[in-house]
Amino acid sequence: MLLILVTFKLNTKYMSRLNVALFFFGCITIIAQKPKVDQTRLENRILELAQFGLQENGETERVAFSDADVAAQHWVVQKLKDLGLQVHIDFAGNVIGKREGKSSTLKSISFGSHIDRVPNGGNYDGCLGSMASLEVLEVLNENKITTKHPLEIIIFSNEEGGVMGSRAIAGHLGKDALKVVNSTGYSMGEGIMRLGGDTTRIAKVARKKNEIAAFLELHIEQGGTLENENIQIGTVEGIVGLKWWDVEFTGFSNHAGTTPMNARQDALLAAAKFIVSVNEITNSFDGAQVGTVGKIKAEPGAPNVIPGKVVTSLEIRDLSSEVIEKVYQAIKTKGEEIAEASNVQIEFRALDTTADPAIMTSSIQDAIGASAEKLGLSTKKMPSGAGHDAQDMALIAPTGMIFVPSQGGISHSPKEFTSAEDMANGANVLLHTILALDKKLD
Ligand code: HGY
Ligand code: MN
Ligand code: MN
Repeated sequence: MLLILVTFKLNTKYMSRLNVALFFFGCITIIAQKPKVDQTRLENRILELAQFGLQENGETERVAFSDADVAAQHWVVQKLKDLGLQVHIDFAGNVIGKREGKSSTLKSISFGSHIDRVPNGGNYDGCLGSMASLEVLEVLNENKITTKHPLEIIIFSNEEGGVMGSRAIAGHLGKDALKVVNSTGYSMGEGIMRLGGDTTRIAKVARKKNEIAAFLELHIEQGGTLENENIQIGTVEGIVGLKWWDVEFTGFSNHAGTTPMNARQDALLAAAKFIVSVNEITNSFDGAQVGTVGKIKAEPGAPNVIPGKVVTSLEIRDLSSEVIEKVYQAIKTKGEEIAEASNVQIEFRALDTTADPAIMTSSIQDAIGASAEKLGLSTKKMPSGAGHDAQDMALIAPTGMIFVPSQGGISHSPKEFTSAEDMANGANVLLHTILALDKKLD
């Protein structure tokens, strides 16, 4: 910088006014963009984290509570300790790391994401926000920056199985939620104990409203909007709500060779018709709601036995809780008609994993947009069709989310990909938004 200034002094008399203006603009831009994250270090951390649960056939297995999830959690704890943070695992299994601020009275600025994955998921969903949060702390350390506010990193537990850790922090993880079992075979209650939490004291994890000054989450978009429009940063305006049900069909298991076609109570046949109807009914309403059956289990599960029992999942999402309810009621009515016509019973059981729609705080959206602009990155406001821990944090703190492009709009798949440059862009926006909020908030 000194060299540039000397050069500038020597050449001033030969420079036009326009050049001078451009020169100053350049200097200001360079200064405004500092500090910056280390793109290679961030990418390497993502690749290191990706090793946890990687199978020989290339598939990934790091569903919450699995051995790989627990091992990855221990790895993150060590990384945060190496960065000099005070680290603990709370009673809900969340990893919490704290960095002191200059003020002992100000509330913390918190940020983070999750490291658990859907079965055979990708390397970026949740992992980017988690590793970028580590990178932000590392850059602050390197630049010897102490913020006024204390900083807090949160790596939330079991995001993919019902935003468990953030619901506990927001104070609405109900007792029924602890009974929900994921693909590892562990219930949330058992899983919390595996992660070093304690279900008997989980209520203590809940924070008071506005106990946190602001919460930020960086995440991959998981859709194709940013890539298609060639935009580097998305500022999330709102996050869809989502509800899950188990739908159980009870028929009668009987011999597949001797039971005539007109005398069957085939639970799987009824379930098949139901699955088609979920798609048709969800499509029949105007709007952007989505409805999915993503899981099915038929019993007893043999080629020569008529299935007597089937359980499917049902998930509905929308930015409005009323729309979710309206679509659900239509699906339920149709399901009951199908069951009656198929001579089977049907039961809908709502799971305690509901995430309500959430609007992101407008002042935080503005801070994200301004940081992106300062860094010279293109940006747009957009909704999130995926659920996130930020939506529960929004119940108790001013909250914002930063999106970066997902290649091909692919997510919840091993093909999920975000370039190192896009990841670094997002991490820089996270860093500069934290610094801007640190200046602005009291
Ligand atoms: O399912 C979701 O929307 C999120 O990725 N957990
Ligand atoms: Mn996900
Ligand atoms: Mn996620």
